[in-house]
Amino acid sequence: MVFVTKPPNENFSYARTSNNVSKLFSGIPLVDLTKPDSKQLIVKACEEYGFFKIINHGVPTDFITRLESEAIKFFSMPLSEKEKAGPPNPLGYGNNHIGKNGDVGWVEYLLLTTNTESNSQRFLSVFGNSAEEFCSALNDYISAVKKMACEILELMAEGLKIQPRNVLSKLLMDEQSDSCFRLNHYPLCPELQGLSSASARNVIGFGEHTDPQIISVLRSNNTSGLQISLGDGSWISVPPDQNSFFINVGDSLQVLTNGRFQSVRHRVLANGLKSRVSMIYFGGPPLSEKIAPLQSVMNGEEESLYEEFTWFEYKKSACSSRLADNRLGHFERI
Ligand code: GA4
Repeated sequence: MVFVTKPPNENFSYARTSNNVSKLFSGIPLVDLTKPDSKQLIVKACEEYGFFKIINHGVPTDFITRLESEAIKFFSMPLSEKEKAGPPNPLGYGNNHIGKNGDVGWVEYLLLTTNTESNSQRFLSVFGNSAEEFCSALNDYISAVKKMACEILELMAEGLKIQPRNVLSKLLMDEQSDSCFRLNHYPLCPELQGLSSASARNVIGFGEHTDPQIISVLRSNNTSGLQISLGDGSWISVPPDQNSFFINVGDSLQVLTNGRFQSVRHRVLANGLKSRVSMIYFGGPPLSEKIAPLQSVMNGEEESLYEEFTWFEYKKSACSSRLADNRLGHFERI
């Protein structure tokens, strides 16, 4: 669906990337959750790309379309109304500015917790009586996607032959799990309108970064823009698919697997033809959790590549980082 809103900020000066070379890539690893080979395919994809696409995921289509239309309703509201849900410090409505350290992008967003009650408080002031519809769509979606994320983490543990099966998923299931959720709207970019993709200069929607958490589950509408880095400096464009989910390995999972799985560097470019709406669940551990390689993934004399740290310590240091920084660099053993 295309919907038009005014650019969130009329005085915005675009962030660009000089790297215009991106391969259109049809080889994104594909995992069918109902097939018996899914665990091996997940492990291979996490080792090679830190990224894969999930089909036959079991999340009801109705949950997805309901939340998407609630998101569109929200982003179509006048700026002054949306701002009632902001500023994002760290949770709430924001536009054009990402984090606290000067990153900008052609995007507006809602950053939320996965905790039902704090979200409903925030939306009462924005939606009044219809806050309930928004929150119920949000909660149904988050519960279903969290369940799928846990299933994927259990398949990972099986594929890695580590015990117990819930060694990773229990971190998301913990009542204290510090997971969060993001709705992003990338409005049509006026700067790119009427330009063919070959002549369009790259305008940054959301700058390159790796996700801090364990696992991220992304769903977007059928608008392109997402790119992943192959690590050799090249970027590949991920063909959009509104019926599937895309999974990112986060920094914490990279550490838990002692670097066997790679967190994937990714970014979103703005689009001059269609707006993009994405929703992302970031599955994180409790703040007090020690993030260190799982004993069962270590072979023989293998040593940890990282100094031990808690999720709280990682988050504290992430707060003062720029989006593109290598946040794990700080914890690497020399
Ligand atoms: C990237 C992944 C998630 O969107 C996010 C982002 C967070 C934010 O938007 O506030 C951060 C970014 C993300 C990593 C470094 C810091 C924090 C912006 C930023 C510059 C919600 C998250 O958890 O980390």
